Amino acid sequence: MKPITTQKLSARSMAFILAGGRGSRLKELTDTRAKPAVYFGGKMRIIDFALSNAYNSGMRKIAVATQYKAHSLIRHLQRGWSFLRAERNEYLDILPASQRVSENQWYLGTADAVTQNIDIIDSYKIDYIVILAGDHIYKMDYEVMLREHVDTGADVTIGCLTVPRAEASAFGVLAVDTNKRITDFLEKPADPPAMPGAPDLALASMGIYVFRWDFLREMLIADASDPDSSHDFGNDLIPQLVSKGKAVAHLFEDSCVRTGENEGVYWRDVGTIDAYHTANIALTDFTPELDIYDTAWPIWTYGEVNPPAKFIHDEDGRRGSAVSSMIAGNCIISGTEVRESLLFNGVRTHSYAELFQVVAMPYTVVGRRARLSRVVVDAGVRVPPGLVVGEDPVEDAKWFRVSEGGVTLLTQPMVDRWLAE
Ligand code: ADQ
Ligand code: ADP
Repeated sequence: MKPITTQKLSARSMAFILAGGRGSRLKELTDTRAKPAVYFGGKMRIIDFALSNAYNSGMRKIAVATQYKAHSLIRHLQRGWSFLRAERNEYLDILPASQRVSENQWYLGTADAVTQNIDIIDSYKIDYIVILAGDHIYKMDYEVMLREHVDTGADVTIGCLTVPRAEASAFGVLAVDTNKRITDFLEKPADPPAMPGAPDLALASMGIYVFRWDFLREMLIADASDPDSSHDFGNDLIPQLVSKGKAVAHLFEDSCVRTGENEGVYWRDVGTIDAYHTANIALTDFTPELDIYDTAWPIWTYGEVNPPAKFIHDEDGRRGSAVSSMIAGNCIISGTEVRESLLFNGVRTHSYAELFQVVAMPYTVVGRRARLSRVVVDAGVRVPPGLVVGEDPVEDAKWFRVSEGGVTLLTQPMVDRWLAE
């Protein structure tokens, strides 16, 4: 008989974070880095949300499967998350594809990313596994979901949220009975079924799954030898379990962490330039829907130890100022007016420049008299003096990436092309 334990379920579980996908709708922002490594919120990277949720939920065994352009992601994990210590029975394992089972086999699908690491997971001696995506922004207590999984005796519990039906084709869409048992699952249906009594809404999978590890392990081994499988959770394992096993829906609103005054049931897939820009700029609101200053649920990240942000008058006496903005360390705002913007580490801006709704990634340099409005600037870009972006979308689109919603993305190669003309 197992000893009676008051231990939280999270302490008997691991988080397996899938961080291998490219996130191609972020265009050039993911040319050199995976989507989970994209900067977010003035200081963090996207993956810090899933990692912090796992940590804050009480989980101390975390694995991150990487594949696409993982260099800066791996560096970030090594710098920011290495405080998990094996001697305290805590693990953060980075699991790049094609390192273990065979030298040249990439992760075929999301399930294969787990299968290829079965021996590592076994070594953790865990009872439950929480499969997560590394590319969403939200605060969630996985302990609540684990508890529901155990209480319902499900084979799999799937984290779900309500989305507008018009957007549901990007998700796995579920139907549930009155006990939240999943009766139907369609991966990315062209015509998503509506929720009963709510024709404009659909119940979508968040791509978060809880399993008993011994159960999933067996399923993965069977899946690995199935020639018809694409070895993917959404395409293969989940539909199979919904038809043959007991799959239960866990509603995000039941475990969403809301401590800020104005916080809603906040979950964002910042997978497009527009969604990314909107979610970042929204953080500069007076009371944003997502509170990253919440000390009860801190979003941990790697932060350089660097000098404070500095705001200076230039030689002409022009004030360097920022209002409704978030300015990280080591920024120097000299004679520039900054409004409703987020400036990551080490951004330098010069006289007569104006920034409005700008997300400037680390070590951006903004030259004199540059005027940027509704712009995302990639890390390390040197914005040339006098460049005006955001006032004439047709002209901007000749050189830069202008999104459907009218946000302009600047990367160094784009700026170099502009300079060469
Ligand atoms: P998608 O998000 O489209 O749908 P997918 O592309 O498989 O699914 O990505 C899921 C996660 O796995 C992402 O974090 C991605 O980075 C990572 N990933 C993808 N391929 C990988 C690989 N080969 N190795 C390692 N990691 C990999 C899924 C579900 C839907 C659900 C949505 C919610 O299939 O049912 O609605 O997530 O966003
Ligand atoms: P990512 O590739 O995800 O943007 P990196 O850590 O490689 O992450 O940083 C990206 C860019 O940011 C670098 O190419 C460089 O231009 C700039 N950068 C990063 N750290 C510094 C630094 N300490 N000093 C100057 N520039 C930096």
